[in-house]
Amino acid sequence: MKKENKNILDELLWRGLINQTTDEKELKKRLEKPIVLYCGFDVTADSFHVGHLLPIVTLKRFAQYNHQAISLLGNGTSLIGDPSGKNTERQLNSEEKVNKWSIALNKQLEQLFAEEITNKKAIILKNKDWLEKLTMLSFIREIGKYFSVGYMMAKESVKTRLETGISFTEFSYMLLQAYDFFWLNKNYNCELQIGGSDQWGNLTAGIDLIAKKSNKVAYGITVPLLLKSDGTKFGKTEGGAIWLDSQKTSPYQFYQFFINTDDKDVIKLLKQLTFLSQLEINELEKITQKNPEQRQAQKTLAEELTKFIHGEKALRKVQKITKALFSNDFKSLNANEIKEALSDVPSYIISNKKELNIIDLLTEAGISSSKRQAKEDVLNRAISLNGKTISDINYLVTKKDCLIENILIFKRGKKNHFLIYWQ
Ligand code: 545
Repeated sequence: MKKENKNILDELLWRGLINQTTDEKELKKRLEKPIVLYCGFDVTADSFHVGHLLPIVTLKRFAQYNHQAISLLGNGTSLIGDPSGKNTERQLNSEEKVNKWSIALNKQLEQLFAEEITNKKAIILKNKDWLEKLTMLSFIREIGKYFSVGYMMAKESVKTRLETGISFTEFSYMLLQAYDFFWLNKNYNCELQIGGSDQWGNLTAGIDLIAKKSNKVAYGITVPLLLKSDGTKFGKTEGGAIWLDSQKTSPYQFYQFFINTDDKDVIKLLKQLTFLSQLEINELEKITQKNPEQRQAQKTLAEELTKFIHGEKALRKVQKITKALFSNDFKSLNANEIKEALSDVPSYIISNKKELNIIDLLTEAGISSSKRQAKEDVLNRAISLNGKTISDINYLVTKKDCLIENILIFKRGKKNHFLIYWQ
């Protein structure tokens, strides 16, 4: 990880990480010297997902450029709920849930910023620490007085909700985030806030408050929201979000998600999410244009991110699983690796049976849609058991066929895996 530009702004521009900024010239000048900046994360789940990676990685880039990064856990603001980017009112989460989730997110932040925390380039703060000390009267007197209702209603997050409805609770959210920025400015000399493009209104509310209350200039940068080239949200699959927590999304699934990146998106994502240099990425771009079928850029993206989130050891395990699945060499995997590799494939349990005819098994387990189809599949050599093609429609499957721990792996066609447990 090294500095390739003199000013971080040039680096962010090259990487396609700037959506909007306060006066760019002024900001660039200010960034010639170290600055304290922050990004807030509300506690809306027990884990971050890949959609949150962009601001996290951007904070780390600032730290590399000798700036000071604050990750702010919004354990106070989460009790209110940010209306930004949401077209309906949200259910309030219980304090108990928010407290539990905060512990999990705090742990993830500590891991994500481990290096920067050690180097004293990053810290983690929680906004409940100061928000819960504010009394209602002083908040309404000392913060509320600086915001006209007209100003608040003109914000995108509120404007879009005037028809469908917004509670006073969510309406007041921007003032809390503005107060955070003011508080961090006063206590940590924090002068810059970053966030996704949905956060622009909240960022500028804070900048305005700092200007009015402290007569000081503060800055804001929004990064783009991660979108795929087809305009749909990035980081979601049919199975849901791609989480950073390995218990929720296995490293293997995480790796597969990035391996499957479209050619149209992969270079953009390498720039935005990895710490590879301009030279390395330009090289990958050339290789991808020449030989897209090698998927070298996708492999590098998946490797870099799996290493960053899950570590080198997990990456090696994932690569071993990928190789084994590709070459049908299941014997080289242990039971845990098989379960991780095939955690999202259909499974079926066979119990109280000594043996089962292949056709009956394929139909019973839903691998083939009917007995006729099952026969056809076997005769077409489309079915394999533990990596070996089965072409005999009278084949008797017994417990002896199990790989390990009562596991049988069936495959229909090139890609469809099935897990069978023999009890
Ligand atoms: C709270 C207090 C502050 C400053 C910011 C906040 C949080 C902010 C917000 N941000 C989003 C968020 O999502 C849940 C993350 C958790 C698991 O709601 N009001 O907290 C997202 N943010 C990252 C990016 C974002 C934004 O954490 O800014 O744009 C997504 O990419 O939606 O003083």
